[in-house]
Amino acid sequence: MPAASLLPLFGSAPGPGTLGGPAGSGAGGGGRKAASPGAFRLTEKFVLLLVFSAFITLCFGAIFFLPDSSKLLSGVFFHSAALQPPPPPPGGQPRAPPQPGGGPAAAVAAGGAGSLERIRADHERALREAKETLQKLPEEIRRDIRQDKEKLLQDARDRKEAGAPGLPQRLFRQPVGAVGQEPADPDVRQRREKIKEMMKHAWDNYKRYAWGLNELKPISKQGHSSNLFGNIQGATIVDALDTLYIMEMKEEFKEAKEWVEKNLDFNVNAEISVFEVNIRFVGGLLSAYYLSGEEVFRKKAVELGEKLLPAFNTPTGIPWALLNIKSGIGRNWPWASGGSSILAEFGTLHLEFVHLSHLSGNPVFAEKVMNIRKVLNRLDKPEGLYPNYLNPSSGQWGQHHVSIGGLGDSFYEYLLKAWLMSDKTDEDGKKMYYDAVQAIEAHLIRKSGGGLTYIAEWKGGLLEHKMGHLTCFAGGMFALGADGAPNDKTGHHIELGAEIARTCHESYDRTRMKLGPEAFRFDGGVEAIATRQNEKYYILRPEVIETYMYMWRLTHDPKYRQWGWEAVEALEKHCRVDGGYSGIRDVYNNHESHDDVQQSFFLSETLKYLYLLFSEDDLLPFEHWVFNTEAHPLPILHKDDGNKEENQK
Ligand code: DMJ
Repeated sequence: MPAASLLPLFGSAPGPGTLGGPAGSGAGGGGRKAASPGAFRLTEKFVLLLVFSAFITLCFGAIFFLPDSSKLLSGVFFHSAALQPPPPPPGGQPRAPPQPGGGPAAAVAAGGAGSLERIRADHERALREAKETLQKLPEEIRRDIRQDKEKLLQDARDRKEAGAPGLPQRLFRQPVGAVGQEPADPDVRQRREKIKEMMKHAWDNYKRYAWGLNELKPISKQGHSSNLFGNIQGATIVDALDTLYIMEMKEEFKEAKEWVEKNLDFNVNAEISVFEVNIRFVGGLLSAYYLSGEEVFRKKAVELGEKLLPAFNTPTGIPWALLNIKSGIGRNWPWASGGSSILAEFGTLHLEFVHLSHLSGNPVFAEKVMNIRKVLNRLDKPEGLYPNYLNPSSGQWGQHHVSIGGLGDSFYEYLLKAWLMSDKTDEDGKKMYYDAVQAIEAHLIRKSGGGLTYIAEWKGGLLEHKMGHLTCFAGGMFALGADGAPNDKTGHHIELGAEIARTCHESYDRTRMKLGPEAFRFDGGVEAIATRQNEKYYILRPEVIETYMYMWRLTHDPKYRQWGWEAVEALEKHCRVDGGYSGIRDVYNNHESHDDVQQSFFLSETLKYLYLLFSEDDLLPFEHWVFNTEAHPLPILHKDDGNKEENQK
């Protein structure tokens, strides 16, 4: 209460009546003899006037400078100047209703005239309270302050018990398939156990040598920090939470959760990659919440989502790649064509942001990603293809480089999964996905002389016959999307997925270590082989195993489990070291040269996809879950569960 903070003035001031009391009774009259009223009349009057005006000045000054005085003053002096509703958002979209936790600015923005009235009434009430307080005895004011403090403390306690501050209460219902049955076949069970043991080795060593840091250096046995996360810490913990959960590593999950509760801190001065933080941290927290129902994960996910919002403050709403989460200042990678944002980065926020709106009740997250769709839909696409670079200021494409691997990949994945996650109601996402696949087939997919299907890259109309390890995820994507393929193309899309899986398996099989290189080529007399030294490394990436997992689930062809097991053996032979798992510098070499990094996606993706490959289909079934691009499972928002509106945002 603003006027309550005037108390110090009263605390040291004389009691009521002192100012007008008999002279000499106060401390100031100590040396003065009683005198006839007439002798000091003028001087006394003058002194009294001075004291009185000093007191008034102090009171008035206090109103200006004490923390809550703005409430008072705005009611008195500033009336409605600051209360004009802001202009409508670009595109003339209806403005969202006020949301819980949206704050006064959001209320003004959303509520229009009603909000103005409310705020004016608030100011008048504050003024009235201030006047009443000025008339109270100091003892009464002290008592009021005590009561206010107690109430604040109690409110804080209540909020803690009720869950996240500002978040609506939510009844948690665990989605179907958060736990599955043991595999019936004992060999499969044994293989799955082995993968769990690998997870334990990776986790225990991270815990021993790098606990709380982002990643582990398994050779030098210390923490590894990547500048993708600024100084946000704990990437491996957050990325691994859901893998620990589905592998039923309960103790480890519990310690990870406790770390998140006590240490995961986003109030840091950090420039982060919006994409990486979204797919790993937001995605990891969302999955952990949906699997376990622990409120802390919902709260942290929404808190982080809010920190990412300033990235969208660009003329088009296409977000920056990099954002300082303290200052809210964004920028793009200096190397990206003409200051562009990257397709795979701004196009890989959709799933998480729709879920953030779902869990927070705040539509702003979904609005931001829907706007990206609108911008893309307004643009002409060369040959129906999406270039990897888009300038967030001009809204124009940068360099015409198209890739289904690095820089482009998960944009396509998220179009398909947005449709699936919406319980197949997001028709826009569906159309964009199948149109894009048609253009990719026409212009990028080729067959080698030896019969291997591959996806080339496109540079201004010219093909580079190279396929990245990252591109191998597309096998799983084509198969997953087969069901909805237009013009009776279901079988064709499954076949396309199978062909990409085979090509990617060849890229592993043609190396000495049976692990795939970062990129492989189909020119200069080679097929599915890396020819450049700087493309021969393997950094524990998941994409090939991811495709095996999808192909297994959708076809139950045993070769996919066989290929997955070959990868397990190769990982154990070449990547496992005392201190965890490490990437390899050259997979064609006889001897391992380790890169000394245990990537967080090894725990979140590679090991999870392997575990699912050797699980029954009832664990995280495709009818109920989609995986984000970091393999974090997100539940499908079924329309009969009352999610119709959510799906249409
Ligand atoms: C992961 O972080 C994600 O899969 C992302 O989409 C691509 N790169 C890595 C794994 O290779």
